[in-house]
Amino acid sequence: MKKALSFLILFVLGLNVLAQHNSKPNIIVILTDDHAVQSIGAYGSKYGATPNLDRLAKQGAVFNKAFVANSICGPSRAILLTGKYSHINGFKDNHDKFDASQDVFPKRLQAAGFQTAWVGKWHLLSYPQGFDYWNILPGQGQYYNPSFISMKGDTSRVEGYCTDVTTDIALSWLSKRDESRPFFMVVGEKAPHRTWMPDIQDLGKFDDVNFPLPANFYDSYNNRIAAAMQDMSVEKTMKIGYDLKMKSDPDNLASAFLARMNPDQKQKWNAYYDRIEEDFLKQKLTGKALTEWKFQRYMRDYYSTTLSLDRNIGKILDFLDQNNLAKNTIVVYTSDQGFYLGEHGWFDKRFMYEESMRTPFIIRYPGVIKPGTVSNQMVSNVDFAPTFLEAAGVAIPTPIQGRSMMPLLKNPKAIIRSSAYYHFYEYPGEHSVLKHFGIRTSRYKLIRFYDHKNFWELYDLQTDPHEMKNLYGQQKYQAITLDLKKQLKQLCVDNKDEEALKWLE
Ligand code: SGN
Ligand code: CA
Repeated sequence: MKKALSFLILFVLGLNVLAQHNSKPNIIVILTDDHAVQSIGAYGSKYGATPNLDRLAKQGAVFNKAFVANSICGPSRAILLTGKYSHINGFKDNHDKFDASQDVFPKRLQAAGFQTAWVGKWHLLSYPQGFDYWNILPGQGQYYNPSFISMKGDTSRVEGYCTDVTTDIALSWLSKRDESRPFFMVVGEKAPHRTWMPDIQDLGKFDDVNFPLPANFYDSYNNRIAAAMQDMSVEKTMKIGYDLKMKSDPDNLASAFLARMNPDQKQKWNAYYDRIEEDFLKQKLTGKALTEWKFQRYMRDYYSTTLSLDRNIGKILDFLDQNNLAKNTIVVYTSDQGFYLGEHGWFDKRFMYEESMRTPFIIRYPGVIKPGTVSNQMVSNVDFAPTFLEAAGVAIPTPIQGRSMMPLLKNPKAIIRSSAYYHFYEYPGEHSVLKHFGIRTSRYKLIRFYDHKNFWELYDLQTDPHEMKNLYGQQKYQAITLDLKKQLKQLCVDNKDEEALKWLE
């Protein structure tokens, strides 16, 4: 009798746990690398590169003011995983090694019964923790026939194009999961990171498009010291061989990436780029004509690389539909940061200026988000961790610095933050962007460049959305500057950024 009773209790408890799990939503985060908001249809791009992302946006919400707190790969991922700023999670620039033993939120999801997985680009040097399954690209990964590091620590090459391979591995894990429990999965796509290598089937897809130069392509960086010091311009930094695949340039990628391709890929790749090169050499371009040719090639390769990305997002959405998972799965699309598509004459990211501080953020959350929602409220990538925890019904630990977006997801007009904090550290470093930190409010941006050179910048985003006029020091903006400095100081204090505090007078 006693035995039967305890069996019954266990059975009822089990049912209860199962019911709880079934009511918890699954979460998929598609995290791409360097995907510029400007190139996405849902954000106004006219080139039709993202039909599947646009479909996701129509079924959910598009956030126009989603920012990263440190616009570079590893740090952005560390912020997402911890809900803490770089100076607290310890991963300030791409050369750091992430301490994965810290309190990353997937560990809390695991404890709450979730199955967790991270597939694809990771780029945090240490191995993932808090994941039942992981299969990651070493470092930046390769576009063609990429190598993957398995949980056993061994590295093996997988035939195919990186975006396809990553998605297939992720979906294969999903197919084999324990269906009685909810899941959290990150699909970390390498694309469209430099050097923008499209899938073979997408080569030349944008060759008919003449991309207009951004209005500030020929920026003279007047009154902006850091912008003038950078090394990330299409004109000077972008390489004809390395970036744009012209083999006659002594500094070309040929040996590194062609060596990874199989004969069929190589033949088609060469056929495409050799034709472009033949035409390029005939033209003997110099000066502005050469810079603008580089810009067109950059845009064509970049957009072509995003085609596979979008196709694979479609694959994930179809998988959810076909497996009856769409209704109970939150799908988040975001990138580790934004990217310059010629604005200020640049490629790359790092700066606190809009194109790199902004990141795409599209979310579908059936039953919570009204389809077709567009939100202009501010969110930061430090807010992802608490949001996922709350959505999963897990308590948000107090050391988390971000804020849950749940109130905003339920009501697109709710305000969860009136400003976004930013701090970039990688100097000296590739692309020569000085260290800086600052605050972005709904109208203004105040930036403190520090250490190697010390100065301030102030922008009025309403009258100067392209951030061309540094207003710092102008009499008219004195009161605004003082107020922003006060707010910035408060953010540094609240977020315990001791290093930043030292540079505030
Ligand atoms: C590589 C790129 C850089 C890029 C960094 C960081 N050079 O080093 O252009 O800024 O990654 O990118 S490359 O020659 O290797 O392409 S990040 O997205 O990983 O942070
Ligand atoms: Ca990146």
